[in-house]
Amino acid sequence: MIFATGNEGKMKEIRMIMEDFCEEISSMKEAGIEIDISESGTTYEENALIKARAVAAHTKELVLADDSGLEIDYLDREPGIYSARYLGEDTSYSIKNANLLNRLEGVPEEKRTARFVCAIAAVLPDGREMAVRAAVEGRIGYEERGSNGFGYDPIFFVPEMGKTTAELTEAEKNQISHRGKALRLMKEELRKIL
Ligand code: ITT
Repeated sequence: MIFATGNEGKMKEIRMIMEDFCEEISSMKEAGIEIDISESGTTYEENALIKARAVAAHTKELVLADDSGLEIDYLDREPGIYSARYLGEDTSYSIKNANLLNRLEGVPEEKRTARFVCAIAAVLPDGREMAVRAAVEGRIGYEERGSNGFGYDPIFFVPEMGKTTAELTEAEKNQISHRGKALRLMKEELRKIL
């Protein structure tokens, strides 16, 4: 199986979540497929399918892709599908996170609701396609907390756990995360047809 992502943080989580399904998962880079994919879709599912199709055109393996993002209700669900591109693709997450915390300054707890969303798409060697989506609900914190995970994890607080996703272990995050849930759904779908 090839996973059409260039994001190392995602890839680490994906390997752990998928270990009972597939022992060998290659990233695009490991599979020697180094292409630039323009994420021109308007939904997570569309973008995940665009990535999976682009890589599937170069291989006969099963290809999966992840498109995900952080939706902050108070900011009209920004940054959403533009999460990686927010303030520029190469801008550090300490700057992106600080910017979002600033934009929420003075906003009370109950209005800080947010979610991580993840769509996983699959393109099978015979051309069949599938996509699933899942989310995890939380709140935007008041400061960055924790150093695990990646991206917006330090500002995403999960009330049930009393921690940000950057304070959870990888296994704990995978249990509750958008990516963990979506990949488990995808495993169920694939098990039905493979
Ligand atoms: P690929 O397209 O190569 O997979 P990407 O990082 O560009 O990598 P996306 O377009 O799906 O991926 O953007 C997702 C962004 O959403 C990601 O870069 C983070 O900023 C954010 N994000 C998604 N899941 C996250 C998570 O579990 N923890 C923290 N931030 C997350």
